[in-house]
Amino acid sequence: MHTQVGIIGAGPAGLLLSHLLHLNGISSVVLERHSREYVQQRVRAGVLEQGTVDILREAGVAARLDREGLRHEGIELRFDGEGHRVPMSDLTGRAITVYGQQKVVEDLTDRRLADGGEIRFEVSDVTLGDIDTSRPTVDYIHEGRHEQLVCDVVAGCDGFHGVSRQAVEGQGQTYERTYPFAWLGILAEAAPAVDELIYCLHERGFALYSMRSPQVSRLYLQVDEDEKIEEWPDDRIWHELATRFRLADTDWRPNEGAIFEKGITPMRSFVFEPMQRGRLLLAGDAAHIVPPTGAKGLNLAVNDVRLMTRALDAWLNQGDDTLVERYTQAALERVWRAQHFSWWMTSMLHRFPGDDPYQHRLQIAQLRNVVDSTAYATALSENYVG
Ligand code: FAS
Ligand code: PHB
Repeated sequence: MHTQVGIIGAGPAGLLLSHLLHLNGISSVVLERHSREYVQQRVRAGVLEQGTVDILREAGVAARLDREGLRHEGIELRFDGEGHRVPMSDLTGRAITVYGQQKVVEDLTDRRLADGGEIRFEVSDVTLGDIDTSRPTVDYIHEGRHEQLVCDVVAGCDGFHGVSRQAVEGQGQTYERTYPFAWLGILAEAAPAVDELIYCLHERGFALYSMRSPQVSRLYLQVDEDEKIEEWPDDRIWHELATRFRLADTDWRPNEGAIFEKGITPMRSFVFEPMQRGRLLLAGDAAHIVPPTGAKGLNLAVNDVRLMTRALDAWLNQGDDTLVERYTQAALERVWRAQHFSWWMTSMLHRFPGDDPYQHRLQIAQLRNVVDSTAYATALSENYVG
């Protein structure tokens, strides 16, 4: 079967790319190794930058987002038992929207299928052919049959553990940093006790108060990198959250409720350059990973796809390959700025094992600088809202 763009992966990057290509009259086939149900239930990102919301609206896939998304104009930084609001919209004129990644994936999947889009779920043995020819192929097994896609271009949107980056790993440069801790995340049937996100540094470690709806809270705790979820029964999680979010001279604590999802996410910074080779272009987590402290992962994937769509439209519809040639350079401008911001937020807001009291006081001083200085607060806000 021939298609103009063979897309590996039906996460946010692959699905949005398929939709935007369709709007530009470019055919694609999406290959996904998991089932539609599995992909749509994966709990991941929760914060959409203004630019991401704008792209989804312009693409006509933001109806539910506009109904259910929670627009936030600020965040709170909490440290030393005090809370300090960063008025991001006052400082930048832009805002974030809290809307779960699963809903983005579900909205995009529904729209692609309604438009007759080709998404092959539960494929296996996806194998890239020679990507240096003008007709790259992708072989795979689907419903027990061997199939082959013949493409003009292959888009690797298959995440950090996918096969597309592996096809070029030896011909590029990787940049990586791992962190000596992880995030334990929960979803709970509890009305958030806050209107905006709280990023908190306590001497015992980082905590984040987020949400998914007026009825569902999303909370995170910094834990050791080798922590086992079995060692975190619900009451221990709630006790630790209350300890870290403590506000001096109050008995303020998070609202508790039934925890219906919990998991531990490792923390990593990673970039693979270049994000393309021959007829293969990489987007999203297939090319880069950031620690979630800056809420950038999903938003970077969307920006890559925006750039890739413009490049493929110019090339496949007008025969101009200038933007395709520049894709890596254009994408990396945003990728490295987000890498730095995510590293900076992670370094400022987490206790590093073995760090000394001096290091912790430096972190507190940096946080105080951010909340006391309009320049620092504006810099944080500009990076956060995107
Ligand atoms: P994805 O990983 O979402 O999608 C890749 C798709 O490719 C998957 O569906 C996978 O099944 C498929 N695939 C992989 N190999 C394949 C193969 N060989 N054949 C076919 N299909 C294949 N970001 C934030 O901003 N905030 C967060 O709080 C946050 N939390 C996260 C928690 C976890 C556990 C993880 C793993 C990531 C988190 N992220 C977070 C980052 C996350 O949101 C990513 O940035 C986002 O999913 C990127 O989207 P994609 O690039 O589409 O990759
Ligand atoms: C989330 O709501 O899942 C979330 C919010 C902000 C982050 C990371 C995750 O920085």
